[in-house]
Amino acid sequence: LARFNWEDPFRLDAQLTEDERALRDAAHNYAQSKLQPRVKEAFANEVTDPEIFREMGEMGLLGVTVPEEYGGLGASYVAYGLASREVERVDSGYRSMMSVQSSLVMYPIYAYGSEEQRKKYLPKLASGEFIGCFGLTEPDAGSDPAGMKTVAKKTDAGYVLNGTKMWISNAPIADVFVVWAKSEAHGGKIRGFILDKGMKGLSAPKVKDKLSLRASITGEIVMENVEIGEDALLPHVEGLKGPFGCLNRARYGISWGALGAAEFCYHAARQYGLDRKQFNRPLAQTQLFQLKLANMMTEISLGLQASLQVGRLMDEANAAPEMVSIVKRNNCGKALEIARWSRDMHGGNGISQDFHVIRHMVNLETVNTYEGTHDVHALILGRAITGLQAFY
Ligand code: TGC
Ligand code: FAD
Repeated sequence: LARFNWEDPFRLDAQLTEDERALRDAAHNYAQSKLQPRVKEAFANEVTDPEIFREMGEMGLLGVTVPEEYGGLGASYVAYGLASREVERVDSGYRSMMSVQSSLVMYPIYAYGSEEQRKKYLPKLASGEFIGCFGLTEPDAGSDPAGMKTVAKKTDAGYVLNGTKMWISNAPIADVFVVWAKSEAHGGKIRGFILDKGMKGLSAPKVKDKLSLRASITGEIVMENVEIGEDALLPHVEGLKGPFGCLNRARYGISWGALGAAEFCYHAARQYGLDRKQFNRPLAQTQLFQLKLANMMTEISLGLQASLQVGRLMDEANAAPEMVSIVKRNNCGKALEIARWSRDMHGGNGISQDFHVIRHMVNLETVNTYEGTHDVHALILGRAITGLQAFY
């Protein structure tokens, strides 16, 4: 009989290249040795240590897919997914910090920026010397970013920006702000702009008292007559396909990351069930416990195979956005469900920070919502299936 491994049912490991395995193992060791020991305090006190960006930069975890000449690793999308999974095995907030920097800040500067912008920003973002954020969502424009109110007005020297972005990861500690605004000079089309910390009229107050993703700082971006030069405009993209092009990559990374969190919860529930006895037998020897473990293993292994396939297609530049919607939506939804089961299987201990599963559970509520909610991705897929638009 062929052997079976409950930790790797479909032998994902054997489907990876040597380089991909090496990056995964390095990310795993970093996350377990450097992130895991500080997550409890970071989450409890809602603090984000900016030093983590420097550490991630040193490990090559910022801009995994960005070419080496700009400071990235020039590695595959599969490698990026594997790194996301390892970081999120510790905390979704840490993966959030990494994926915003990589997919939502470095990618647009690389893909849509001028050569000067690439040289100015990418190496410092790759090393973690600069921290970046991505401003698309507004207080009144979340799922419908086309409804944004932020405007860029043309001036002799460049543009003046006015508007407010909401729920922006990394914003209060960011040096570099990739902001999307309707540009009057471009017929009201959405354009991307790069803003630098310290510009007059630019502020990024912290969103306080989140009960989810507390290890990752979130803020607003407030722009009051922020004057920028022509060189702040991302020249090579126009319209919503600009931000969506970045989101395709970030959502894909999240599809792996969420399963890293789910794997933590699955492994923790299994171990807890083996260790704890009730009614004179290990909890893991009961039918209901085993049913839940079987469901967890099934959903995680199916989800990982799907993300691997989407990653391979991304590496061939042949992945449709709808494929990304399938894995972002399903993997996040399943991960949240798995975290809730695991919390339950830990009984009273499940609500303690010491067992980590409730932290994953509340984090995954955010992961299920950001980058397109679970339901919005259903509507994207519904549109692809029927040809009918159900958003409005
Ligand atoms: P729609 O008419 O569908 O499209 C407008 C233009 O965009 C193009 N497009 C895409 N291009 C590339 N990739 C995609 N996935 C694309 N989807 C659409 C499309 O071809 C069109 O181009 P053109 O040239 O014809 O103008 O736009 P819509 O306004 O009807 O969109 C509807 C909807 C719901 C699909 C979309 O708005 C949506 O996805 N909403 C969700 C919003 C969202 O995901 N926000 C994320 C904010 S960032 C974030 O959450 C970061 S958290 C990160 C962290 O901390 O880890
Ligand atoms: P809404 O769009 O108001 O949705 C509310 C509910 O209505 C949801 O259940 C949704 O599914 C549902 N809904 C919406 N439209 C429809 C419809 N047509 N039909 C049926 N149901 C619908 N944004 C950024 O730009 N950059 C960031 O770095 C960033 N980081 C974030 C970090 C955190 C911690 C959080 C919580 C959010 C972050 N976001 C970021 C914002 C995130 O992308 C939005 O919260 C998300 O897109 C949903 O928008 P909303 O919160 O306005 O909810």
